[in-house]
Amino acid sequence: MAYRDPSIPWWEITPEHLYLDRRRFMRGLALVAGSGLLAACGAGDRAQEAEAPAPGAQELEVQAQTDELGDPLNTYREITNYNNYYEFSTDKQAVAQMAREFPVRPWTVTVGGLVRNPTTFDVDDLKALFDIEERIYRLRCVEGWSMVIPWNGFPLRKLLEKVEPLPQAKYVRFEAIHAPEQMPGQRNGFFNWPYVEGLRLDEAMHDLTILATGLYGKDLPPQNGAPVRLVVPWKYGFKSIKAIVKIDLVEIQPVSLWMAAAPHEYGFYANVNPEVPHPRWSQATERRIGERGRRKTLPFNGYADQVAHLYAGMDLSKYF
Ligand SMILES: Nc1nc2c(c(=O)[nH]1)N[C@H]1C(S)=C(S)[C@@H](COP(=O)(O)O)O[C@H]1N2
Ligand SMILES: [Mo]
Repeated sequence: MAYRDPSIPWWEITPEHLYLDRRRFMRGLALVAGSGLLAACGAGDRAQEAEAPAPGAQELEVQAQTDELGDPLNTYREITNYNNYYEFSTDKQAVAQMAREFPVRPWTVTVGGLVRNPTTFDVDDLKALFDIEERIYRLRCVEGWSMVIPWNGFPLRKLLEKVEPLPQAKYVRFEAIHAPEQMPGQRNGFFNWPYVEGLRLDEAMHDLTILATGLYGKDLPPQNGAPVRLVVPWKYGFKSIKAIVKIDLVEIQPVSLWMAAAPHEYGFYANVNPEVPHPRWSQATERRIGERGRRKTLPFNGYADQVAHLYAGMDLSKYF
């Protein structure tokens, strides 16, 4: 029996959806019983053996040692070995190994819908089009853990301006890759694959909202959403969709994968909010990976001064 850190709450050990609807979930599992997903979930120890490529110090361009609040960056190893990525597995420590061979080239991102210039970009062209910035952001998972991650990427706004949203566009819909052959979790019928997320257009245009293509000065590894993923630091981590292939400007609020799975638990907005508990647990505190004990969760994950105005007049317990 593996040693279990007593400070880790049950919801970090139990996949976040397992209690949603056990019957539906078990039906989903039954579909994949022969496919290798269950076996992979049992082999938790492999994740420990799966060394993240240790980045040589000279490869890193990361200057900052802390976020703007003074908290240290999580290590490359922590960031790349504890991942939520349900297309592969619900076992956070198995994802890195399972995603290792996932092909991330060639890769295109199609930007369309209510825009003047619908365009399909090769991901390498996309990286060359915009200055790649470093952004040190806290990532707060709805399950109650967090990390500080040095991302590399560019503001989503720059891409949206390039395709020119039409006046009717009110929301942005993001779609991740659908590749059940390479992604064993997608052979689980519980979820409506592919993974879909959405933002209001003003949230998408906010300077904090980035498309990330790297972390710690290196290309994103597959487990962190290579080759390109969204990062919205004031929202729960599930909004930050990985492995994006399609971005559409739309008029109607998109239905995310999590809203379809459990609308009363995972809303469209998903702003980090210590005062609004998840139906099954408090959101008042979180565990920073690498730390003992728990720390207080900050409103909007510590970005309130930059984003609270977006929600002026909204009842944030209703628009959760
Ligand atoms: N496509 C896709 N994107 C996803 C997820 C996922 O399962 N599939 N999980 C989300 C959740 S719940 C979290 S907390 C973050 C984790 O990002 P990280 O592994 O880079 O820390 O990715 C988000 N993006
Ligand atoms: Mo999450």
